[in-house]
Amino acid sequence: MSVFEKFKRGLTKTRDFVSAQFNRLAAEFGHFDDDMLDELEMTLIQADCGITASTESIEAIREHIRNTGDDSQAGVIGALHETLSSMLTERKLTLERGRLTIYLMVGVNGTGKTTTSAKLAQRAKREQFRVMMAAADTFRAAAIDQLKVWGERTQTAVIAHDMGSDPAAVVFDAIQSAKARGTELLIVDTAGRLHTKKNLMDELAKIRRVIDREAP
Ligand SMILES: Nc1nc2c(ncn2[C@@H]2O[C@H](COP(=O)(O)OP(=O)(O)OP(=O)(O)O)[C@@H](O)[C@H]2O)c(=O)[nH]1
Ligand SMILES: [Mg+2]
Repeated sequence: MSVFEKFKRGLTKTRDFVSAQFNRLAAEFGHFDDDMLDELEMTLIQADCGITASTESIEAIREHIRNTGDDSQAGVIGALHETLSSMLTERKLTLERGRLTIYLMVGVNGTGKTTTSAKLAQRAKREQFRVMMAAADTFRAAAIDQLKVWGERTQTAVIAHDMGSDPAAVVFDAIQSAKARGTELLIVDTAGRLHTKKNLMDELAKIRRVIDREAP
């Protein structure tokens, strides 16, 4: 199976969900009004398009309708297609040669922090930056091993302590090591968390303080 086919298969559920909702909305009147566009916005958000991208897409559709008067199903699909495609342009990494930049990977459980850490490491290395990763998810032993495997695959050094240790201490060590080695990108992989868990948010604040103090 090609990479492209894998992506297509992975996105089948999302696509089916969005098109089912879209068709349900369009089937009611055959054209889109304000309330239906609000619903379409909710559908995009539920399909993980992200708040900003969803809001901007719907705004672009509203503008399309204002400008052309075309609120048909086909017109709305066309406008949505165009605005989403235009967002998918490749962005350059904002790194500076010879200077340490730190990416702190934060997010809800299972949203791809560790995988994205590896992708970013790979990409920065391809652009000839000196890269390191820090295993600041000390919550699960498997999380540390997972990052180490990505370290091997991408040939990136990984700073790790034992499971259960203080993630802020891992970050402290990683920054010292990054400075000593002239690292230009340090990617800090943290444990997944919900913003409602106070102790986990405090832990994150502590990591931030270490970064602000050691690598302002
Ligand atoms: N389809 C798809 N799957 C992904 C992507 N990124 C990560 N995954 C998968 O999603 C699952 C979770 O990814 P992780 O990178 O471990 O997520 P995480 O945020 O580090 O998870 P926690 O550390 O448990 O909070 C894994 O099975 C990944 O293979 C992506 O871009 N596309
Ligand atoms: Mg992870």
